[in-house]
Parts: sequence; C-alpha cells; structure tokens
Amino acid sequence: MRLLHTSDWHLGHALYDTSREAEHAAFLGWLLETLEAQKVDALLVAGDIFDTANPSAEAQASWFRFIADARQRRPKLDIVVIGGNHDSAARLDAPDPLFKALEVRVVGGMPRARGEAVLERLLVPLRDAKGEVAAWVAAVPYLRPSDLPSVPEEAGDRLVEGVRAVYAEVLEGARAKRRPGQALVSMGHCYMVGTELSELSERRILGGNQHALPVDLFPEDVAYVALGHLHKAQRVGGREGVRYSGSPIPLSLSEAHYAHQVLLVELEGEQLGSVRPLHVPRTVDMLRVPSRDAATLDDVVQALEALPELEPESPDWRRPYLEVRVALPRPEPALRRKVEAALEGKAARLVKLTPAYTGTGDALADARPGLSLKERTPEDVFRARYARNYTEPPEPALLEAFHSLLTQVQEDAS
Ligand SMILES: [Mn+2]
Repeated sequence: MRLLHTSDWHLGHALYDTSREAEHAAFLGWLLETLEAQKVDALLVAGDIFDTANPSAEAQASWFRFIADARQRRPKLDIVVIGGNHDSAARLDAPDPLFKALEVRVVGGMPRARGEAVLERLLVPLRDAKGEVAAWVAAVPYLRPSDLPSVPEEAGDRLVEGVRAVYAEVLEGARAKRRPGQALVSMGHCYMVGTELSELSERRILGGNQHALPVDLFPEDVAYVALGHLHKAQRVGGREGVRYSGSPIPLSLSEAHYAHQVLLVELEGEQLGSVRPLHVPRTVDMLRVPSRDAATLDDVVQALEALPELEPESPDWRRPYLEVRVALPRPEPALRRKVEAALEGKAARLVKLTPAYTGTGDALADARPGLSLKERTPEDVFRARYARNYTEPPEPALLEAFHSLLTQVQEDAS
C-alpha cells in the first residue's frame, strides 16, 4: 500500500508579518492533486498543523477545507493526523465528532483514561486499494511532560525514558492488533538524536538539545516511522524507514535552501518497499542581496536596481521575499529609505534588512589594553566606541557635536 507522509504545515504562519496564506493554499491544492495522481491510500500528517495554539479563523478554515476536499476527492483515503508542539491538543481534538463522521483520525493530545493510554484512539488500521487492512499505525501525538508515566530514578533521563515507555506501550498494542502480512507504522512529533535543526524556526522552541530521543525507540519490526518537528527532510540514524518529511514551505529565511518535499512510502506486506520524495513546487522565492556576506550600501543599491521589475499580471503574493545585508563602515541614518527607494516597482518584498557592522567589535578594555580609563581622554573613549561598530573614523561634524555636548556636561558639573 502507498502512504503519503507530510508534517509541519504551520498554517497561519507569518514571515516577518507577511501572511503565508496564499503559499499554504497553493501547497494544499498541490497536495490534493498529488493524493489523486499518485493513488495514495493513506495520508499521514505528523504534527504542527498550525503555527500557534490559537490559530486564526482563516488558518482553521483552510484546515477544515482541506479535510473536506480530501474526503470528497478520495473517499477511501485513510487520513491520520497527530498534534505537534505548536498545536493546541484540545483545539485539534475539539472537532472530533465531525472527524469521526468523516472517518478521519486526528489525535491532538495523548488520550489517557485512568492512567492508561486509550489504544482505540491511538491505533488506526490503514486499508490498501482493495479495502483490506494492510497496516496499523501507532498515532502518538507530541508528548508533553504531563503525558509521561513516571519512571524509576535509576532508569535514566525521565523524559527520554517516559517517552520510550509510551511508545513501547502503544507499539505493543499495535502488534497485538495486526495480523500476519500487515505492516507496523508509527507516527511521532519529537526530536531525535543526531538530526539537523534549522537555526531560526526550531531551535528556539526546543530549549536546547536535551532530551533528544534515540532511534531505538522504534524497534526494527516497525516498517516506517513518519516523524514531524524538524523542518528539514531527513533520515534518522541512517534508517531508510525512519524519516522526517520536513515542512512543505520554508518557515524562515534560513530554510530557503531546503528541498521541501512530501514522502511517498510504499509498503510491501510487513516490510518497507521504498520511500520517494516528491518536491513541493516553490510558489514564492526567497532572495538575499548580496547572495552571501554583506556589501556596501552603494553596491547593494546597484544590485537591487538590477532586480526584475514587477510584472503587472503577476499576483502580489508571488513577489519573492527579500533579505538585504548592508555593510556599514559609517552610520547610515537613511539606510531603510534608500533600500526601499531602490526597490520601488521591483519584484521583491523586503522582509529583513540586516546591518553588518564593520568595526572591530572590541570592548573598550580591548581597544588599548593597559591604558586605564583615567589615562584616556573622553574623545579617546568616544573613538574606541565608534571603532567598535565602524571601520571609518567619525566625521568632523560628529566629533564637533560630541565636543559641544562634552563641554555642556562639564560646565553643568562645575
Ligand atoms: Mn514545526
């Protein structure tokens, strides 16, 4: 049977205040086409449906619209969704009566009753094209510390061992359900050992690299593990069948170079057949000027003026996102205005303007070691502070202004 694995949609995301709604709509449209064209039997979405626990009405509408469209266009498609760390478990679970009627399984948070995992909710049979159960999926959502059973102190890291205990329990339940010939599949939204993070959009929510989970959480009898959380598609621990699909669109400028994809997974009986990435068409490019490091304002303005003009028939949202980095050998009070003027009528949207200071970066004590503050004139200190940011010396007018301020302060003090 054929699965399609995706995750980390982050519906409702904004890139420096610019809505991604049109890009998400393009992705979801492409996904619907792909589910049909590739004759997919089951869709697995491994968490972070929404960007925040409190998604906008628009973000929720596009989520519900997608589910309804998928159900309509592929009535026999199995749809299994788990909550991620960005999602509110309760909010994802709230429409469950409707999802149940549509035969869609959404597991927002870890279901427990009297301390026991509710296996009926966590275990989902997947049917092949003939309508036969061909696999069982353990749909374990993002686990919060309160979801974890207590483990003995000597067992090791409380979080890692707690997560291990949950997966062991749910996978054991799946093994009990499956018949010979049926594959074992797992889902998870978690951070695994030895994986690559994106600088901007994941690290800040992880709180460091502690509690990375070992890949042996998933024994070899699990044919495929559909993971979410990391935005870069990757295998885990060298295992072909333990994968992050990554996010379908770049969620920060640092993710621009990722090969955004969904994964088409072929199961053959109990075994993994193959995994094939399908690249998601990029609807909005991300540009950086200059392409690496930073350039002076004059060079940047020249490069910006060389960008293609905005084509009147192209929709506004298709304009590439643009990051500009300007090297500053001297202060440039009109920096933003000059950059914006150069971009007038261009097919680009300025989302980030980064000044790159060219100075030494030295603290005062490093500027002339061995010299105490008493031995320095105020102008010395001013120049050292200025050199920290800028390679060029201060302009005479600036020094003049500094001295007149200094005189004023000295006169007030006496
Ligand atoms: Mn995410």
